[in-house]
Amino acid sequence: MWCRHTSSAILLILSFYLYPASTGFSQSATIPQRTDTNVIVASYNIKWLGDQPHDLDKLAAVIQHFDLCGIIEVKKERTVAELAGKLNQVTGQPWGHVFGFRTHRPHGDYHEAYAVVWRKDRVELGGGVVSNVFDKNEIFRNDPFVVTFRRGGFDFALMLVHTRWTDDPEGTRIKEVAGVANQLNWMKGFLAEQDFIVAGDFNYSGSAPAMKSMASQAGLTQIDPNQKSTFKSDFTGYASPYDHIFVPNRTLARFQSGNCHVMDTTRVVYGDNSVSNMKASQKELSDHLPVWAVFDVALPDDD
Ligand SMILES: [Ca+2]
Ligand SMILES: [Ca+2]
Repeated sequence: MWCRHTSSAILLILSFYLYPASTGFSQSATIPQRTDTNVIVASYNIKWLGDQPHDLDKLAAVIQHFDLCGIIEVKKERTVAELAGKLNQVTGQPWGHVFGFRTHRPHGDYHEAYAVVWRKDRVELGGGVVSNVFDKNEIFRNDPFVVTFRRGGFDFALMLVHTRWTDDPEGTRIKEVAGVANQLNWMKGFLAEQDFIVAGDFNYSGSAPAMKSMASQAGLTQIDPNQKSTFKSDFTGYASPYDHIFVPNRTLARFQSGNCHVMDTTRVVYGDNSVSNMKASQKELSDHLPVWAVFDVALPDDD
């Protein structure tokens, strides 16, 4: 009995590693491991949270693996509190939540907000900025949301980004990406906190010239391996590498190299990437996959 269980477990583990090579899926079903000296930070575009028939239990089954998860495309803020409640139930630990003001085009009706949920026994709100950015020149449709957190010796400002998909007379995606660098450089000029984790749905591959330029202008490094994070329309796989995590050099020193991936939520929650599971995954979870990264918190704080 013991042997049979052990062999099944080994086969299951092997299948996680072998499956991507044999099917063309490159997303990881690896679950990040908590330790006393790390923190797991994620960003997740949950399509129209509160306005779509999501399965909050299944979303909690995904987010429970992170210590802190930025949420993009919140339509109803009360659903964020509900989700935190589900996370309490699933993990037996208390979860906190915050959200920013609703964002929109100056002449449009569509709105969304950013939010963050976090496991309170692992992470706490830090002293510092908690705000949408001051979008003085009306560059952003969804003004990025910045929240300061702390765990152990690591305090940092999480900056969540969601660029517009469609350009319009009021602005363009390419200017928004350039705007991220400008905002970051501006904030670094007066904030005491100098550790930033810039994460979100950029609607660009990390290799796009606009993204390379943003990284170079703001001294950022892309730490995710540019894995695809959206669904193909025929559900036979994933489509575009749009969700990323960037950090400046000083924060890069805390990044546990290799520990940043897009999570294949379909495999984690439903078991495999069959077309029917991919359809269920897009409907009940999201049309994006979350991206996560692990940072060291043992080094002493220096800002
Ligand atoms: Ca704006
Ligand atoms: Ca810091």
